[in-house]
Order: sequence, then C-alpha cells, then structure tokens
Amino acid sequence: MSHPFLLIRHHACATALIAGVVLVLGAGLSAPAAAQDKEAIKIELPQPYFGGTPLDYFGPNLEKPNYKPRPPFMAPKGTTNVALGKAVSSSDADPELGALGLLVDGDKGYRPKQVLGLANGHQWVQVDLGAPHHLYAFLLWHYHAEERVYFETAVQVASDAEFTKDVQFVFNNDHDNSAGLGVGSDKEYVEDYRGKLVDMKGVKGQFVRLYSVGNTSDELNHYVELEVFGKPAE
Ligand SMILES: [Ca+2]
Ligand SMILES: [Ca+2]
Repeated sequence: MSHPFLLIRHHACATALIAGVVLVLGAGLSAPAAAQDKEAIKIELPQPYFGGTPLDYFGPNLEKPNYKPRPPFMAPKGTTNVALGKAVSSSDADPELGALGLLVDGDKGYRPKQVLGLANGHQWVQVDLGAPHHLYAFLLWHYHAEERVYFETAVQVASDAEFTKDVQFVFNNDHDNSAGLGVGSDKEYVEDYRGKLVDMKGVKGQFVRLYSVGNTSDELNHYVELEVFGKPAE
C-alpha cells in the first residue's frame, strides 16, 4: 500500500518529466527560421556519357577531379530554375552551331543538334530572366560528351542587358586576366554530365552572362544548358 506522501512525490516527478519533454519539443520547434525556410533545389542530370577522348591537359589553375556525389544544394523554399525558356542573346548572334535558345530549352543532350556553338575567340551569351531576381546558384553544362576544359570561363550578373549596372562576377577562372575582364580566383574544371554548380549567394540581378575563350578540343564556345536557380525579387 503506497503512502500518500509517496504518491504526491511520484506525481511531482511525472509533472517535471512531462514539462521537460515539452521543453525539449519546444526547442525543436523553434529551430532557426533560416534552416526551416530552405530546401534542396531540384536537379535533373542527363545520362552520363561513357567514352570520348580522355583529356590530355594540365593547367596550373585546374581543379582536381571530384567523383564524390554532390551534396544537395539548399536554397530558400520556392527557388526554381528561372532561366528556362527565357530570351537569349550573344556576342555571336548567328552561332556556328545550333541556335541561342538551346542554352535554356531544358534539354541537356550533347548530340550535335542539341548543342549551341559560338564562334572562336572571346564570346559571351546571356539570358534575360525577365525581371529582377535573387539568385542562389547556377548549373552549367558547356559540353559533356568528352572530357574538356573551357578556358577563361566567367559568369556575371547585371541589372541591364548592356552590363553597365550592378555588374557582379559570380564566377571567374581567368587567373591571369588573359581575357581582360579581370583576374578571377576560381578554378578551371573538367566538364562532365553533372554540370558545374556554383553558389550565387543570393545576388540580385535580371541578366546572367557567360564568357569563355574556346576549349581543350577546339576553338569554339559550346553550351548544352544553363540553369539559374532563383526567386523573383520583391
Ligand atoms: Ca539545351
Ligand atoms: Ca587565362
């Protein structure tokens, strides 16, 4: 038979225990808002290509290959590819291969009909997102049917089509300024089916411009697809 005093103690212990559980649950619910408002961006990769010519190239600024799976890229909820189907223009208005629209048509195939090829030399291609956006990442495939490095790859964001307002670099691997846009601290990289994913850190802009100066296989500047993950700026 329990003593009344013990019953009261048990009850007090149980109450304290429940209060503790509620506190722990409460702490879980009040996790930092920033983490709760983010989700992984949705990335669809093309089929890997097996074969092609192994790359015989070494540059002092070439990044080491990384075969580990890419971790999810977290961005604010509602972030999507805002470049899909948008208007494209270029320093080479009449491309050597394909058409400018292939840059953002959602097709990541590498067959000749699916690839945009800009002329030799320092060329750019840009997409008009149609309105100012906060931009969190870009994902770029120049070409992925063999191992290649595209030289002096640079990516800029601006508020105007002429790139005179709010111009910011979000990538630049021209480490010796041979293209004349300025010295960049990013690395050269070997193309593959996973594309190049770069954090744009929420930069605001309406136009995204890509530069390059040929590649390890030929002098042209190829593009399979560009995705720009962002949200309309309020
Ligand atoms: Ca495409
Ligand atoms: Ca260079």
